[in-house]
Amino acid sequence: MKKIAILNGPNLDRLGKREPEIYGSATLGDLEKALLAEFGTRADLLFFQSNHEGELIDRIAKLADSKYDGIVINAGALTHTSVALRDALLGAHVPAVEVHISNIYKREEFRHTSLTAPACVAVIAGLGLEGYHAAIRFLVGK
Ligand code: CA2
Repeated sequence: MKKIAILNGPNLDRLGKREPEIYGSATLGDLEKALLAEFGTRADLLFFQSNHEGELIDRIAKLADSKYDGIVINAGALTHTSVALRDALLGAHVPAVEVHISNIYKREEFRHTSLTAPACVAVIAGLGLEGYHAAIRFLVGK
């Protein structure tokens, strides 16, 4: 079974609790349940959310050491700012798919740049939570 980690960054623990017009009304727990329902028998899924850049970086290094097969990452606002996260992804040598719930290109200009995207094999933006499903489907089939 492929080992896939789903990493969520700052404020994504607030999913479903604020700004439903942008991010929908499902919570992070709802998302995890839905992903387990679709992939639980076909992939070994690990879920991790942190509001702290360093914790995400430490986790990526651990995933690399544990020979994970894939990473799905929504780094939240760190997407647009974190060279350190980009370096962690580049150093991990684990195929990663970047997911954004919203279409970052339809939003403020500062969200149009992703520092982490060049360290990923693909980027999905604007499909809502379906983006996570699509990313895992891709990584499981790889
Ligand atoms: O669209 C996405 O998934 C984002 O990664 C979400 C980030 C944002 O900074 C990125 O530009 C795009 C924001 C995450 C905050 O999530 C919340 C969810 C619900 C309520 C409040 C915040």
